[in-house]
Amino acid sequence: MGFRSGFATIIGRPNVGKSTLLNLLTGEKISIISSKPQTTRNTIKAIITTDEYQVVFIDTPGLHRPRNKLGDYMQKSAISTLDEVDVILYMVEATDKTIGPGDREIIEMLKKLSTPVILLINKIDLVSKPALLPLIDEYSKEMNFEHIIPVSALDIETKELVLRETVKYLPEGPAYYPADMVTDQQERFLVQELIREKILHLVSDEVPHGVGVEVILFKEIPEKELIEIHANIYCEKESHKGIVIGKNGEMLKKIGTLARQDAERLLGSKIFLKLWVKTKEDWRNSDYVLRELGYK
Ligand code: GDP
Ligand code: MG
Ligand code: K
Repeated sequence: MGFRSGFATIIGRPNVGKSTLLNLLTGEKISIISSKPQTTRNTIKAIITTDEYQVVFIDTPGLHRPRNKLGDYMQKSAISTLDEVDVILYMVEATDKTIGPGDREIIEMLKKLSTPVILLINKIDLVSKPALLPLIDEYSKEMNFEHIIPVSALDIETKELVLRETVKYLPEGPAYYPADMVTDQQERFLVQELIREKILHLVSDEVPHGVGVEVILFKEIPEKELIEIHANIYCEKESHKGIVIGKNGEMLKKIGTLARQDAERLLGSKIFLKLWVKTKEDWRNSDYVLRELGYK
C-alpha cells in the first residue's frame, strides 16, 4: 500500500469527548499551525502525519457555523459536507443506558450519507464490559456502522487504534500539508485575517477582492522567544501580484511590517513574519482546490 491521505471528521453530542480525542490524536505536537486558504470554508482541527498517511480532521461548517465566506461551498449543508469526507467518526458515550433523542437525530442524518461511519463508544473506563454490550447491540441494530469501537479518549492506546481504523478509509495519494503541521485555527485565522486586512487597506481596490492568505507555517521557537510565521498571498492575476509586491517590493514590505506589528500585539509575542505572493487564477472556484480539500 502506498501513502494514504484524506479527510475525516468527528461528530457527536456535546461532552461525549470529541475534543479530548482530538487532543489525544494530535498529542504533543502542538506548536505548528497551518492550513490552506480555501480551508476558510472548513475549520481544520488537526493534521496528523506519519510515514504512511496523513489524516486531516475537519470540523464541518454545518456543525460549527462558518466564520468566513469564500465561495459557494460555504453554503453547503452539513449533510453534503459530511458526505464528502472520507470517513466520519461518530462518538457516543458508554455511560448512556440507551440511544437518546440527540443521537437518534444524528443517526437519521448519518443514514442519508454514503460516507463510511465508525462508531466510537467513548468513556469505557466508566462502565463495566457487560454493561456495554446492550448499548453496542442497540447501535448495531440502528445503523450499518463500519466498525463499533469501544474506547477511552483518556487512554493513550486509543490513539493508535482510532488512527489505524480511520486510515483504512483514506484513498491513496500524497499529503495535503507538510509533515510537521498540526493546527490551531484561532491563531492561524487571526494572522491570515490581519494580513488580509493590511492588503485591503493598502492596495488599490480591484486587487484585494481576489486575494487569499494562507499561513503555511506557524511555529513557536521558545529558544528565541518568538513565533515564526510564513504566509502565502494568493492573487488571481499576475498583474495583481505585481501590485501587491509593489515597486522594489515596498508594498509587500509595508503589508508585512503592519501585519507583524498587529500580530505581535494580538499574540503577545515577537514574530518573524515571511510573506510570499503567488498567482493562482480563480483559486476560489478551482476544482483543483476543491479536490485538495476532499470535495471532489
Ligand atoms: P466534547 O464536547 O465532545 O468535545 O467533549 P470534551 O472532549 O470536552 O469532553 C467532555 C468531558 O468528558 C471532559 O470532562 C473530558 O475530560 C471527559 N472525557 C472525555 N473522554 C473521556 C473518557 O474516555 N473517559 C472519561 N472518564 N472522561 C472523558
Ligand atoms: Mg469539544
Ligand atoms: K479526499
